[in-house]
Amino acid sequence: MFTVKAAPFDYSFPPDKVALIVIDMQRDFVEPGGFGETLGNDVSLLTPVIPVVADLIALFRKNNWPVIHTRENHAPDLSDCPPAKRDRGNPALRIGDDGPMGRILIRGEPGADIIDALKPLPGEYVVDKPGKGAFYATDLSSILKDLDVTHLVFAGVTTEVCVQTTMREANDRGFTNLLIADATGSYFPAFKEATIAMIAAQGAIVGWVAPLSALAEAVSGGKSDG
Ligand code: C5J
Repeated sequence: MFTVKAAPFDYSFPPDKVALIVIDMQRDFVEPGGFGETLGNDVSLLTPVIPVVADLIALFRKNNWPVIHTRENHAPDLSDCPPAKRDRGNPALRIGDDGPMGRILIRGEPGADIIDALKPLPGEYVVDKPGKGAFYATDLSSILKDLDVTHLVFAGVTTEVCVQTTMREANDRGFTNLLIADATGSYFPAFKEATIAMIAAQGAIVGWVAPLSALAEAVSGGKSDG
């Protein structure tokens, strides 16, 4: 077991039962002209997490632990996009509309792809998801069953939407979750802080939270208890 100094208390995981889930590090959320910006957000607020997510992915790759990337996107004919999602609010461009990075949030378009700095390697899993949660209408459950993992480490954007939703889905399915605090970001810093507090509250009701440095220290042997 490795033991990570985390909130609300130490998080222990068996190294042969852990996987990383990197949520929606897509151009549509992180770069100007995509879905995030059409909703009126300042996407530059997400930039600081990119190098931390890269280091976290590198840690998993170095240990040959599974890495799963997710992408929020929809079929070109929008058959998996409920009108209630597309019609919501008053964005500059709606899902499926033409934007500077292709059609907004549509599978196969440049904007829906993962940013260059975090490109999946061959052999890593990429889960396309029509919802905020990565378990809904995807094969994530069967991927995790095949991998025989029990512990999930989370990163990505945005903390209070797709990251939190997926962590709650995972928690209800019996996984033991750790969120890497500096590897997740929000357009609303206060929402990120509130989400972190909610996850760890009530004795880790959804999961644990730690910085990447704490995970790295545990893995390098500093906190390993065999
Ligand atoms: C949102 C996401 N915020 N990936 N998606 O719509 O969090």
